[in-house]
Amino acid sequence: MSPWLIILSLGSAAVLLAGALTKKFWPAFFGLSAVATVGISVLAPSYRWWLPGGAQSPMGTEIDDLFYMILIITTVTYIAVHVVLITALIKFSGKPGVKASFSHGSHALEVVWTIVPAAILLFISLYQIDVWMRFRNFATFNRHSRENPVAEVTARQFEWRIRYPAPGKKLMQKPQPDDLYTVNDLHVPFGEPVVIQLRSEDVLHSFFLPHLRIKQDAVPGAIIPVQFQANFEGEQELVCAELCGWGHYKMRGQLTAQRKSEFDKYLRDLQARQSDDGVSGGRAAAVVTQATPKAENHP
Ligand SMILES: [Cu+2]
Repeated sequence: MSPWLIILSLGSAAVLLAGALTKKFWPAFFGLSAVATVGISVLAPSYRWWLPGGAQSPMGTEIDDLFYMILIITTVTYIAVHVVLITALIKFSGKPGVKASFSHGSHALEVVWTIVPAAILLFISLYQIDVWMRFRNFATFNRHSRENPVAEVTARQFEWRIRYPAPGKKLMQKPQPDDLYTVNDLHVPFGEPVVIQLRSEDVLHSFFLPHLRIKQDAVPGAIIPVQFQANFEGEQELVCAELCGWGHYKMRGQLTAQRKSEFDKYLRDLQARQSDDGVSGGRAAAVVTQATPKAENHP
């Protein structure tokens, strides 16, 4: 156990004991919990209990800004509620010979604490609507990427199946004989918006790129377009964020963002590998490749 954890535990126990001895246990308890919560949150990034680094997509940066704005509002509210609570606990706790005061409440105060939270919630919902629209509304996607999805990503227990169109061709909804396939390895060109078509073959999954702050449920029976832009060159995690069965933990893949020319080369290499019949050295022109071979019909 870390020495800091021991000091913190002993310090907390001392505060609670002092509170109990001076008949101020509950103010001490709530004060300690508020200080501990804020303290842990402040220390969290240095222990890597926070977001996985800065957002690596433009949408991710906007989502982070929304997250921090809401975090500031909730932190201020949380601290204010604790200050009021502790003050009330100290001021109005029972004392010998003092009659408790009784109040029917304050109409003005109730109006204030109804209107202020409602106004804050309305402000947040209006403030985030633009980001929400651009993330969810297909019509607002970049036109080129909308019309040329880079790949189809099919989630299934417990892997990500990727289907690319052959180089120079468009992704069709129905698999084509010359489509290219990989598993758990999604490649995209970086620095430009791309769209993937997300599907699920069995249960609910969730396509999650934590470093890009992109998360979208994969729903059986639905094809959901997801747009994102990788602002980095290299590899990042692709994980499933929905508890989808016993093997959920191993439903991990990777997103590789690369230069457009390298991405095109990747697809050509994939095509050569999939077209390799073992005789013509990978130069076979059109060999049918299918992700799931058709079951043979036995009489
Ligand atoms: Cu899953």
